[in-house]
Amino acid sequence: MTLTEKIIQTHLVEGTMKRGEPIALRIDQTLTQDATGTMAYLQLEAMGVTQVKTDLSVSYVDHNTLQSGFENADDHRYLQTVAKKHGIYFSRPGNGICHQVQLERFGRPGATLLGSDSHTPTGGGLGMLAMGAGGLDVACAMAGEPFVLKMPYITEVHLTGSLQKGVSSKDIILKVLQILTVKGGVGKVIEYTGPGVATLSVPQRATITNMGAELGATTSVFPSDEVTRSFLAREGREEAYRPLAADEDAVYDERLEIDLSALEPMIALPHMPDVVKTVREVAGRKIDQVAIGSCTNSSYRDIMTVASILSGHHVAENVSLVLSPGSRQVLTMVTENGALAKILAAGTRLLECTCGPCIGMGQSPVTNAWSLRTFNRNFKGRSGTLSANVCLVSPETAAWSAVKGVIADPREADFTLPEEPASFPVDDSMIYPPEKNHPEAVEVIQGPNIRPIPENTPMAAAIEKTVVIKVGDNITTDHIMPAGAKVLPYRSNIEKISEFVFRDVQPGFKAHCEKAGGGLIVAGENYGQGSSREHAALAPMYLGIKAVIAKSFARIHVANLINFGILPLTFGEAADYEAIEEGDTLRIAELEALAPGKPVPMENVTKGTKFLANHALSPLDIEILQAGGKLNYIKNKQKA
Ligand code: MIC
Ligand code: SF4
Repeated sequence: MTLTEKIIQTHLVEGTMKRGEPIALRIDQTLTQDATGTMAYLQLEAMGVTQVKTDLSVSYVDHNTLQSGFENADDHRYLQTVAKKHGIYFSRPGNGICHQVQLERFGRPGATLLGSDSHTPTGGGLGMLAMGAGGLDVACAMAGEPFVLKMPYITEVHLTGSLQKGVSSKDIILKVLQILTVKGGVGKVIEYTGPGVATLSVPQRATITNMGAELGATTSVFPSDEVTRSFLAREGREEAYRPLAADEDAVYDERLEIDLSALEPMIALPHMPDVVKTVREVAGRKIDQVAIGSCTNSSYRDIMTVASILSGHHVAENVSLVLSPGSRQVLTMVTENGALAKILAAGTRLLECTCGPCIGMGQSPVTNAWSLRTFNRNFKGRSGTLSANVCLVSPETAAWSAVKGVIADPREADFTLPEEPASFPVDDSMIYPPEKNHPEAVEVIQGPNIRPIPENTPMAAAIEKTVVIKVGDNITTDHIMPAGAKVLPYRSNIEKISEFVFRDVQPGFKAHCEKAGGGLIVAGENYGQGSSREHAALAPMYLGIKAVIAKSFARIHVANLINFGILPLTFGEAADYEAIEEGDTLRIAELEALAPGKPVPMENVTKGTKFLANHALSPLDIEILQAGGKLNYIKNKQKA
């Protein structure tokens, strides 16, 4: 068996491991972050759950930490109180980015983790089966429900050789992205094997599994070996260790091989993580900003390497260099050993241990900027500057380019790679355990910006609506529901945040939907890739969107659409997509007879044509859709 199959088998509640078929998995751990967490906990409360049923649930505050009004601060207080009451650990703002802290303090080889953030697969670096999902699915997991997904196909990435100096694990995942593209991982788990694995530390592995999200993969996973044991031991958690690997004769659905020794520094160019070239090919281009940090590249190794490269140099005059360390643990270490002083002496601007610029929470670059970031996403506009050109690179490339003022190959730099620390300074004083003795006495405090979740109506037997927007391939949830400092404070207020839907694609989208009395969305391949934010389904639902007809969907987004009662259909023929124009009225009929595998008859009323649409809905998905979403479905079940 593959490692993925082994973990799935020990958590399988329903189904068989037949690829593509629905399976239900027991979830051991959950995590949420503040930008998706408020919704998840409002949903948990709405389900009437008093204490979570998981082994461990943690609520982090790391995204919306710029408090330019009361909204974010109120969200933090709500999250802190709701966690205390319902059996959830709470990691305060300043303690670090959820994925980094979860890896350091809570991850366990062989366990399952469901997180309301698409980069939850970071835990795969420790040999966990760690998956991202919408907040509602995470709330259901906290309520003790198994997580339903399609049994993934399993891709083996066989690593041989070892990285040369100046090349890091970020370059490995950029290489995989170049080969597989942003939709190459949909429906798959990416499993790493081969002798190259042992040459990578846990944080280096986690950089790779983290950014496996950009492949659209369900998750990515590394074996748990001596390197894992040593990492856990140095975190004071050796008891969590267990060895895990695929069997010698494991059979994979697909195989890639990467020779680490032959790899060179790579870069993802604007505006997709799979537009990958070698740094050499684009070296010399002038840059305006360098941002180091994020859940992808914030480990001790990464920050120490940056310190060594910057040491004795100064950031170029044309560059603004910002650093947001991934966790307080890492920040403490580099503070105590003096590395931070070197980083600051070079002219770096230091930010909090949060997501920060990665989600456009400040540090938006100048107009038409070229910004080099050690992050995982470079979607257009995500930085907060629509005209910016964001590139994704390793910490080595970022630091050396900041010194040179242009994109530069770090193999030219003179630096030393850090030794692995003998132990990590463990300090969990910013993680609060839940109230054990009198949870019922804890008061949950909600601010005025936290609004009730809008309700949906059951699905009608036929839908006749206007196509309010037609978009192309690879539309991300950042296109659908932008983030950034101006929008994120409304994550707990759907009415308000719905004003920003498709902001940069079709300004005035909300008014358009109101005028049309709701509508339909038509899209190309891989619709909804990227973030797990359920707001990209919830806000369109609020605007009256009844169905999305696309060439294909990203896994988490299609689940979110179903959860909020928006019908996801796929085109049978590319020509059917071509034939539709924005403004056409489509009629989707026979919805009372919606059944697995049965095509849905469609009519383009404006053009007088007919065609069939497909779907991959399970019987449960259909029940949820017919109820008008999962919350209605749960309420109906509770009533029955
Ligand atoms: C992101 O990287 O886009 C986020 C912000 O972490 C999201 C979650 C969100 O939108 O709140 C994610 O990746 O799921
Ligand atoms: Fe935060 Fe960026 Fe990681 Fe998302 S990708 S969790 S915004 S650091």
